[in-house]
Amino acid sequence: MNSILETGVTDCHPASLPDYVPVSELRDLQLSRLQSVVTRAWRQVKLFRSRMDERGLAPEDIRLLEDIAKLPFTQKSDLRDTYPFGLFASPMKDVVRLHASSGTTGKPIVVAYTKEDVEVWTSVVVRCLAGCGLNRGDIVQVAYGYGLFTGGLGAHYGAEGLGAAVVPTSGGNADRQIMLMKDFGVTAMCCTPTYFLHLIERAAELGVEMKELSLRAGVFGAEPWSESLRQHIERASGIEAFDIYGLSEIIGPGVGCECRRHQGLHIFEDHFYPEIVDPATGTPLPDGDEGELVLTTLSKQAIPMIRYRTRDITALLPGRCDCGRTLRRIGRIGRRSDDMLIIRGVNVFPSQVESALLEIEGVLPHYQILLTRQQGLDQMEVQIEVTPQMFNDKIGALQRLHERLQGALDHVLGIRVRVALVEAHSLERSEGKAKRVIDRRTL
Ligand code: DLL
Repeated sequence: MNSILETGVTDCHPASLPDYVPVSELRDLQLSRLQSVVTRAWRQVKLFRSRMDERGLAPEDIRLLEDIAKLPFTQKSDLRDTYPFGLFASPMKDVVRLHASSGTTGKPIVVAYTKEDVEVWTSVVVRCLAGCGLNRGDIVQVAYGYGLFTGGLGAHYGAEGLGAAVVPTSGGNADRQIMLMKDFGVTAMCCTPTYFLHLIERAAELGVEMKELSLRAGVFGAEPWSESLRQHIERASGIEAFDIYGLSEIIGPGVGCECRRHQGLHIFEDHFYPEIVDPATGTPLPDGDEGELVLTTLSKQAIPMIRYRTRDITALLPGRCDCGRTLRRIGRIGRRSDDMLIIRGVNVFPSQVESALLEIEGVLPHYQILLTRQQGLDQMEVQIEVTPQMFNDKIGALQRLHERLQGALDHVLGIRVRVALVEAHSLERSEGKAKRVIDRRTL
């Protein structure tokens, strides 16, 4: 790990990076790490041990990597049910950090890190940023929230580990973010894609031309975003936009990230073992098939996660990336299995709405889905912001746009939805993860 922190890494080819290790070596390393993490969890975590016992399994039964499929799954409710510290495999004297992620209801889930865990976390975020072409000399503004959320501190340690200069703004106060970007000559921005969209808009209002700033890269994640949104961001700001993935339960940001080839997100497989399973049955699926991502932490000390059901839907991409990394890649995560809305019996994903909308000119990438129930029947309204020119234009243009949107949404969703065109800036902006769906159906 030291070699990564010390190399002064540039894009793609420093052979010292674990990103390029021969596949056979990587698989050997994964197996030995899997065996030790299973042993550790079996010894230290009651819940895991009891699940192994129920299956008549002992750590020695893991002889090959494929044996991972014998192991029991872990899911979010396990963290909730053992709140706050029930899945810890390290005593508190070895824990140096606690983070928590708020769920939609009740208690948050708690995650913990030993000093070694923080070092691993730093090293994977260093590798993410290096893969995005960042290096010493870059000035990285971190506008993910600092605090219990893993985004801010995760990106911060990684950028600092890379040797870049960090501007730790956290979320919020768009005007100040833009001022610092400009005055400090910030070269890379880390935040959610929707927050960056907001910064693009606000910069335009302030008369700041984003394309004239030193900013050249954005490392965006923590929420689903589409390829069309990437194109919109790149066109509007002149930067190269990268997708970074992670989740608190596994480590935070840095489980995987795109490199400059943008051919999927490389998973740091020496620390996180990926599988894709059928979300309904849990059966492992072959590379290329879409399903639920299941992750096993191979080196985590404080909370080893064995076969964690992420609920994120993606595929392991077959073949190698042109960049030469041997790390396998996942496709962009557009949706979660629990994101699915069932509207009048039809399955609808918010990501389908985003992709359909952004294909159409005159539409801004700000939308919200409002669900209501009228006389027992689900109603879905998609509120979409349109450019000010559209509202100023003759009414005919707005009507034509309305019809095109209605047609596009009916086509992708397969159900009739109500389309409401609203003025630019009328939908609420978020500083972190955007809230795309408002479900009033239970009221
Ligand atoms: O969002 C960690 C993170 C911070 C990732 C900053 C990237 C950048 P949680 O709050 O625990 O952790 O949320 C994890 O967010 O299971 C996905 O559903 C979603 N998510 C994260 N990154 C992406 C992405 C952080 N690039 C949950 N694309 C995950 C799509 C993402 N969804």
